[in-house]
Amino acid sequence: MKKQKRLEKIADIVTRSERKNSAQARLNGLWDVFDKDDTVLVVISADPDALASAMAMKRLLRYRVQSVTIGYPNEIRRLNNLEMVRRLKIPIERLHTLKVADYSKKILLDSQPLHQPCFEKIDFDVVIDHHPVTESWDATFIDIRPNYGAVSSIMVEYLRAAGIKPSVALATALFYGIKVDTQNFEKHAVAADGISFWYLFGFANRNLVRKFELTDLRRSELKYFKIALNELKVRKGKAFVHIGRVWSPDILVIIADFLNHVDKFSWVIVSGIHGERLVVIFRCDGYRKNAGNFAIRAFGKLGVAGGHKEAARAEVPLKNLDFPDSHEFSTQALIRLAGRHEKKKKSG
Ligand SMILES: [Mn+2]
Repeated sequence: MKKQKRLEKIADIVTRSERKNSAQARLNGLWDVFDKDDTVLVVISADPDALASAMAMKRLLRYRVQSVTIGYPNEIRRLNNLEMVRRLKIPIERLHTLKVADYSKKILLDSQPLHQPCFEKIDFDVVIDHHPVTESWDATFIDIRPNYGAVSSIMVEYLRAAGIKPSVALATALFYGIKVDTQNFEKHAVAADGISFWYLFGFANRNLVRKFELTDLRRSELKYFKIALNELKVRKGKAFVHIGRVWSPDILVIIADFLNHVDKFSWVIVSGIHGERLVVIFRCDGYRKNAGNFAIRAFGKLGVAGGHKEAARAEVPLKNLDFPDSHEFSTQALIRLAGRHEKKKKSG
């Protein structure tokens, strides 16, 4: 029942214009919230869709308010996202460094007040999102479209209704936002996402988008490739390598995906030590093989293991292994551990 009310409320806002539910009516409803002397805080959880949406909102309000500040609570760790912020020079500030009370209007994009404790404390004037509708909060202007693949698609509609042609930076951000949230349209999206995407195609710099997508390595992590190439051992089409201690397990995934490019490897098994755990990444061609089952058979009894046909992962506390000193663990040890269940299978 309440959900219905929420949607009615959205309808309330947009029916103020004679053209019901039109992009123009929504835009007017949004603009009605603001005055010339407003200082606006746009709050986002910084991922590509949210960052792009915040840029679009800043553009929509440029000549209509005093100032627009973008604040985000989370530390941005994904290199793809950092690359986007750096290359597009997106002006964002950590939320905890801002005084929320200093702003006369607050906007939440690509999220809802109950999604994060730090959002819950803020009284938002505008909420625009595409996640399922949540209840027991309110705002002057609400536009939630759960069927949309990205808020960036919604923001493109606002920009077009306002007759604003996006700059290359803004178009590139929105293009990337839609691409990431719809996983290149392999995830759920509606025709409207496609229309916004098509519209941006003419303005976005796709070389820049490719650079965001490619950037997932720190220069300091290149050394792990050297270890991988030096330590690589191949047994019957299975490529094994233990990388040693790593700063983040993500690098093990990158190395496993890299080795999976090699033609004769039907399996790739990469391990490393992160904190007090041995992390093992599995890749295979997924054809008459099952990486998930392999991971469970080999490591399920020692720790957590699982995954899909073509990709799997295991995490084993070091104390469950016979290696009191983690430096002693090696590619040989990985081969032995991963091979144990195979021997059992033969004898049993
Ligand atoms: Mn989103």
